[in-house]
Amino acid sequence: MAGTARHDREMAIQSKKKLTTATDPIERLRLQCLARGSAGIKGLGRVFRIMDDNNNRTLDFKEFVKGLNDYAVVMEKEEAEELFRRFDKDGNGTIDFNEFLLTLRVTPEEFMNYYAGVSASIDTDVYFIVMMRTAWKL
Ligand SMILES: [Ca+2]
Ligand SMILES: [Ca+2]
Repeated sequence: MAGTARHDREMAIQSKKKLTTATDPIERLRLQCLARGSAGIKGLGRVFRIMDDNNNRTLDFKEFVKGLNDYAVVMEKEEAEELFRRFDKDGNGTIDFNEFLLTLRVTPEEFMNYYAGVSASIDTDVYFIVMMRTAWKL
């Protein structure tokens, strides 16, 4: 596990560097997540859950904007709306976990690696597993 921790730390340092130049809001959000040391899908899953205030496994616009503010991705309302549309791929007015992962470019490999780790641990996070299974149709 030491190797993984080092990898996470390096990723965090690199992400912080990139954050100083990144302008695309989606890239900034991705980097913010990485910079907090939760690399990849696990961190994003946590971000999604934190944003999902009413626990219905989708993000509406209000939750989305509040979540962005929490992650220090500050933007104008128009910009946030534009960003929301980029996440909401099917245009139904909410962002589900699948859309969230796709937009932030989590690869199926990242997911499978993480999922294998989760399945092996006792500390199973039901909310997260359900979301991931649905997202990747497992
Ligand atoms: Ca919600
Ligand atoms: Ca949607």
